[in-house]
Amino acid sequence: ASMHYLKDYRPWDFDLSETRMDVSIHESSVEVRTRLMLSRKADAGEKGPLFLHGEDLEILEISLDGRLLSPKEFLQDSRGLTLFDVPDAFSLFTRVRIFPDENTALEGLYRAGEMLCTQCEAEGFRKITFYPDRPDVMAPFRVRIEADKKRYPVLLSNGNPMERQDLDEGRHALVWEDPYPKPSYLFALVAGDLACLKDRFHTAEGLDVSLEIYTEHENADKCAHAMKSLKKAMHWDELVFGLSYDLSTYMIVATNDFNMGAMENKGLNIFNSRYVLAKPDTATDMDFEGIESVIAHEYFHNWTGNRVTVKNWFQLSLKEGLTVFRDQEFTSDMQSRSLKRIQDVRSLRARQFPEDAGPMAHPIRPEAYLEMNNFYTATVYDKGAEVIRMIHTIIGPESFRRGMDLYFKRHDGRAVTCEDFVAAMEDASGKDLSRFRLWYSQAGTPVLYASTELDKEKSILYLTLKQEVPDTPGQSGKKPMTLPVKTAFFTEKGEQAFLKFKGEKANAFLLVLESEEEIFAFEGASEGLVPSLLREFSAPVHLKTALGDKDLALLLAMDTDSFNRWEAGRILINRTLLGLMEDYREKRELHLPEALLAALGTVLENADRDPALAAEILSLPTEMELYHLLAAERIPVSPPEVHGVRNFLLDRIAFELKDLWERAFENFQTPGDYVFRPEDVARRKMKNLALFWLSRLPDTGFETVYRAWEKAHCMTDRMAALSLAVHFDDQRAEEMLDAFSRQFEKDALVMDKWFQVQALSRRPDTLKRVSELMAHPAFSMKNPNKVRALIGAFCSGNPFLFHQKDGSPYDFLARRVLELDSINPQVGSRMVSVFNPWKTFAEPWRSAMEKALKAIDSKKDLSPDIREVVGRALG
Ligand code: B3K
Ligand code: ZN
Repeated sequence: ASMHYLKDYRPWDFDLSETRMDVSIHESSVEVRTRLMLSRKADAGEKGPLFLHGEDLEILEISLDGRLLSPKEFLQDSRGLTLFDVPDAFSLFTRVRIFPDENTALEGLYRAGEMLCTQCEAEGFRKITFYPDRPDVMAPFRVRIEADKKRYPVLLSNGNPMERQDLDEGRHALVWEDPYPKPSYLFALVAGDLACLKDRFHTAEGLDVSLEIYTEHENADKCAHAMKSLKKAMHWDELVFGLSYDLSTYMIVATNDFNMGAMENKGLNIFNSRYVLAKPDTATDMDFEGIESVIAHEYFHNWTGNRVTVKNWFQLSLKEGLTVFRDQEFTSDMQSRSLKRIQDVRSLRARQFPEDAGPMAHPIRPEAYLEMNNFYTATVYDKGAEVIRMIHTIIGPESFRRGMDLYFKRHDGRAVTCEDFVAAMEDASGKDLSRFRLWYSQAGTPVLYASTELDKEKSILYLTLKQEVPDTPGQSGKKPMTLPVKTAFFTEKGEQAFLKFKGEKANAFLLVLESEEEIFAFEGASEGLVPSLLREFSAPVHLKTALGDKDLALLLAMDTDSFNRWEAGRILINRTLLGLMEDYREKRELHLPEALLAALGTVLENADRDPALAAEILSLPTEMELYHLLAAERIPVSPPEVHGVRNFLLDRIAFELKDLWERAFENFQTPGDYVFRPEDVARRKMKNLALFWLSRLPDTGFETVYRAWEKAHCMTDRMAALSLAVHFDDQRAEEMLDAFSRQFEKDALVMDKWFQVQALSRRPDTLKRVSELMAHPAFSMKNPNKVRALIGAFCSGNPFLFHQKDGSPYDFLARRVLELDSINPQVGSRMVSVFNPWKTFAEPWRSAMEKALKAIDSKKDLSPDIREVVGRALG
C-alpha cells in the first residue's frame, strides 16, 4: 500500500459508457463476468496502458473485443490488472472467481449469515471484479444475478428489476438496470431468503415508489419504525429542499454483519440491522432515534452523494458533511431543535475535538491517506457538517436554499469537489467566501477569546474577539479563519438587551470575525450586561470567556438560547471539577460548592418546564469527557484522579438533592403503552436520570434499581435499570443478567446490549468478565457489532478500568487488535484508535500505552488500516 495525495489527482484517461455484470452464485464461490465499454478520451495525451483495480480475484478469462487474451498480454499484480496495448475504443470482458465465505473483512461481496451482500465504499468493488474503482468514473449498470432459487429466492441490485428467469437445476436469474450513471462504490448486490415489508410513497413529481425493507424472517415484525422514518425523510426532503426520489423502488436490507452504520447504494441501501430493527420490547429510545436519523441520512445521500458525487476521496466531506447537516436539520424538525444541537455539540467535543488535537488531525478535506477507510472520521462527517452549518448561518437560509438549487443545477449527474459546492453557495448569495474556504484546508480547533469593556460615559460596550488556530501534525503558522459568532446580551434581571450595532437596534447579533482580532462596539449599553456568545454553538471552536459564576448562573436560568443555558451549566460544572481535581492533587479536602448545588437544584425543581433540557443539564460529564477537558487545558490525565473527583461530586450531589431526585423519579413516569414521541422520550430520560442519581445512594441504591427493573415495561427502562445494576456486587444483579439473556438469546441486537452493559460495569473484575464473555456462544470476533459491544465498550466506555497502572488492559487490547488485523482491519483500526490520545496521559499510563502501540507496530505485514493509525500515533 502507498500514500495517496490530493495534489496527484488526475482524471482517468478513458471513458466508460456502460457496465454489464453477470454474477453467478454457486455453493462456495461466485463467478463474476463483467463487460466494460471503454474508449480513450480525446484529450488523454500519450497512449498509456489501461489499468483496472482488482484484488483477490482469480482470473478465469480476459477478452478484448471478443478475442481471448493470452496471459502474456496482461499483467496481474496485487493492485490490479494492466493491459499494455489497447485500441481507442473497445469492449473488455473479464471473468473472475471470488470467495465470499472467506471474506471476513466484510468489504466487497461477503457472506452475512444466510445471505450474501456487498459493501463497496470506499474501495471494495475491486474485490468483486476488475474495474476503474474510482468515484469519478460513472456508468449505467446492468446486472444479472443467478443463484439457487431455494437458497436465494431474493436477488437484489441497484435500479429497476427487469426480466426474471427460471433455469435448470433449481436455479433462477434476475436482471437489474440502473439508468443513473454511478461510480462503483455505489454498487450493491444482495441474495438471500428474506422477508419484506412493503409500503408506497407518491413523490411530489408524481412518481409512485415501492418502499421495501428486507430482513431475516424472524425480524419481520421490527421494521415498522424504519418504514415510518423513511417516509418522513422522503416527505421532508421534498418540503425543505425540493428534492424527490427518482427510481420506482427504494430498498433497504438489514444485516447483522456490517462494518459501520449503513450504506447509501443507489436504490438499495444496506444497513447494519441496529439501524433498522426496533420494537418497544427490544429497542431503547436511543435506538429509535438512531434509526430515524440514519434512515434519513442514507436517504438524503440519494441527492447529496449519489446524484452529485465526489470527484475523488479527498472530497468525502462534500457528501458526508452536507448529508450529516441535512440529517441534523431533519432530526431538529422531527424531534427538538435545541436538544439535537446540544447532543451534536456534545458528540463533536467527545469525538472530533480530540481527533483534531491528536495524531490523526486532518482538515475536513484531507490531503493524504494511506487507507481511505481511515478517513471516515468525526472530522470529515461532523466538523464537515459544522462547516456547512456556518455557511448556512453566514449567508442565511434563503440564500442557502438558492445555493443548493444552483449546486444541483450545475452538477447533477457529475462527480465534483468541495470547491464546486462553496462556489455555488458564493454565487447564489453574492457573499465572498474566499477566507471561509480555509475551513476546508486548515485542521485544528480554533480557540476564540472574548472579553468586554464598558465605556460608561458613552454607554458603549466593546466586545473584543480574538482567535488562534493551533498547529497540527504537518500544519503550522495558520491563518485566521472566518468565525460566525451569534451574540446577545442580558441585563442583571435576565432581560435580553436591545443595543445599537452598526447603526441598527437589535437584541441578537451575528458577528463575523475574519481577522485575528476585532473589536465590536454596541451602543446604548448599561452596566452589568452579561454577554451570551457563540449562541447555538455557531462555530466549532473552543470559546474562552472570563464570565464569573454569577453571570453563568444567570445565563443558565435566563438565556433564551437553550444551547447556551446548557453550556453555562457545563462551564460551571467543569470549572468546579477542575478546581476539585487541583485540590485532589494538592491533597486538600474536597468540598462541594454551594453555588453549583443551588444552580442544579433550581434546574431540577423546574425540570417539568423542559424535561429534555433539564436532563441534559443534569447529566454530568463522563470520565472520558473530563479527560478531554484536561487535555485541552494541557493537564496530564490521571484516571484515578478523574474517577475519584467525579465520584465525589456525584455522591455529594446525589445525597444533597436526594428528595428532589426521588420526586423526579415519581413525577416523570410515563403511564400507558410505550410511544416513541419527544414528550415521552424526555420524561423517560428524566426518570432514568433520577434513577441513576438515586442508585448512588449508599444503602438504598441497589434496592431502588431493582424495583425499577421489576416495574420496567419497555427496553428503555429495562436497560436503564440493568446498566446500573451491573455495578453492584449483588446476586440479584447476576439473576437480572441471566433472565435477560434467557429472554433474548435469539435476538442478536439485544444480546449486543447484554454484552455491552457487562463491559461497562465498574466492578473491579470487569476485564476478567469481558475475557470470559469472548467465549460465550453468542460472541464472535468476526461480527463487528459484537466486537464493538464487548471490546469497544470496555476500552472506550469504561476508561477507569481500561487505564490500569499495570497496563494489563492495554495488552488485552493490543492482542485483540492483532487478531482483528487478520480478520477485519477496518474494525481493528477503529479499536486501536483508543490509544491515539496517549500523549495526553500522565505516567505510567502514557508509557504503558506507548509500549502497547509499539508491540502492535512491530508486527510485520500489518494492514494499511492499522499501520496508518499506529504509525501516526507513534510518529
Ligand atoms: N457512506 C457510508 C460510509 C462508508 C464507510 C466506508 N468505510 C455511510 C454513510 O456515511 O452514510
Ligand atoms: Zn453518509
